[in-house]
Order: sequence, then C-alpha cells, then structure tokens
Amino acid sequence: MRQSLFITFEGGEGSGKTTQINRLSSYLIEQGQKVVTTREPGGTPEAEAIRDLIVQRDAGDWTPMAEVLLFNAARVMLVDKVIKPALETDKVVISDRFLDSTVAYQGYGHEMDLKDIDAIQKLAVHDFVPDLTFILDIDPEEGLKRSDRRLAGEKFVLDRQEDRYENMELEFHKRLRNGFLEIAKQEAERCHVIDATQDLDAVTEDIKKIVQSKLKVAA
Ligand code: T5A
Repeated sequence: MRQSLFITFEGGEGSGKTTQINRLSSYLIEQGQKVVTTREPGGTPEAEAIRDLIVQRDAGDWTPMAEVLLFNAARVMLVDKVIKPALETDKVVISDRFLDSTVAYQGYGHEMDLKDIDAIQKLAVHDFVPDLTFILDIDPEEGLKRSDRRLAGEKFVLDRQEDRYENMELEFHKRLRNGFLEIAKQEAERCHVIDATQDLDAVTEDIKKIVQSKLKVAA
C-alpha cells in the first residue's frame, strides 16, 4: 500500500546523505512506493538559482541573516511546488537537507540567535515539518576528508565548486555537529541519529529498519 511520508537527511559535510538517499530511494521503489527525491537548497529552477548564489566557493560574503533568508526563499518554492503536491498524491518525499540544516549551520555554526531563525522558518513554512529525519553523525574531520575526496573527483567534470561551507574553519563544523545532536535531543520522536562512520551497508540497514517501521513495509 502506498503511503505519503516526508523524510529528511541531515548532517555535516561528507556524512553520506546523498549516498544513503539513493539507496533508500531504490529500496522504496522496489517496495512499490512512488518516491520523489530532492535537495536543499534546490529542487526547483528558482531554488537551484539560489543554490548557485550561495553554496559556490566564489559566492559573495553573505551575512548569516542573509543566508537564512535565501535558504528560506528557496525552501518556500520547494515546499509549495514539489514537496506538498507529492505528499498529496501519496508519494514518499526524501530531501537532502531541510529546516534543521539552517538551525545547525546558521544557528549553531554561525551562532545566530536560534529564536530569530525559528521565527523566520515559521513565517516561511508555518508548522510544516518532516515526518522522519535522519541525522548522519560523523566527526567533522572525517566527513571533510570524504568531501574533499568527492570534490577532487568532481573538479575534473565541473567548472564550479560547491565547497563554500567545506572551507569554513573546523570549529564551525564542530559547532554545527553539536547543533544537529542538540536538535535530535529536543525532537527525539522525529529525529534519529545514525552512526555514519559505519560501512555503507550498515548505515543503510539502520535507516531501512526505521523507515520500515514507519511505513510498515515488508522487511
Ligand atoms: N546549507 C544548506 C546551509 O548552510 N543552510 C541550509 O539551510 C541548507 C539547506 C549544501 C550546503 O549548503 C549548506 C550546507 C552545505 O554546505 P550539500 O549539497 O548538501 O550543500 O553539501 P554537502 O553536505 O557538503 O554534501 P556532500 O555531498 O559533501 O555530503 P553528503 O551528501 O552527506 O555525502 P555523500 O553521500 O556525497 O558522500 C561523500 C563521500 O563519502 C563517501 C561517498 O562515497 C562520497 O565519496 N561515503 C562513505 N565512505 C565510507 N563509508 C561510508 N559510510 C560513506 N558514506 C559516504
């Protein structure tokens, strides 16, 4: 039986979100679910244009408040044009990052007032939150090494590099990791922390078990 479900993947750089989203999506399609995968910032032409403005190495020197506004402008488009319509037609939507990334990166990482962020996000999407969130947890030094290896591979095929945040100091990445863990503590029912240092198959198994119990699909 098809069910709608909104799943988000969160975590620091190189935590394995994209890899695990592809694996979960294939598994759910095998189970007969209709799946829509997307990413933040991005997922609509307008939001992809905002992504180009903000995540590239040579993007401007945005202040954290300007970043929050840009990420939320992109988010409004994604929610209204992609996520809500898909959920209304019983699809599973999986997003690479969502609201929690803004709290972790701009709130904990850039040390913006969390109440300001909450107010802006409420204005943007009201009370719309994911049904299920995976926080892929990894020591930032290890995650950044993985990202470096991936970006080194991409350098030869892309004429642009989306590494603006990878280049922030290590302390920034440590703060945002703690931010994600704090969010998980505060929203324990929605958020599941996954040990992302395990091998790929073990991470996938942890995620599948939780999704299975939520969707009640066959093991
Ligand atoms: N941002 C975003 C904000 O600051 N605020 C916001 O509100 C939002 C929405 C977006 C950037 O924007 C910022 C955060 C980001 O910096 P992104 O595309 O989400 O950018 O960027 P990243 O998180 O940097 O994406 P990455 O691709 O680096 O990380 P992933 O997707 O977590 O990792 P993945 O799957 O690409 O894996 C990275 C490498 O590690 C290997 C993979 O094969 C790959 O080579 N790997 C593993 N290796 C060993 N063991 C495992 N278990 C592995 N899992 C993956």
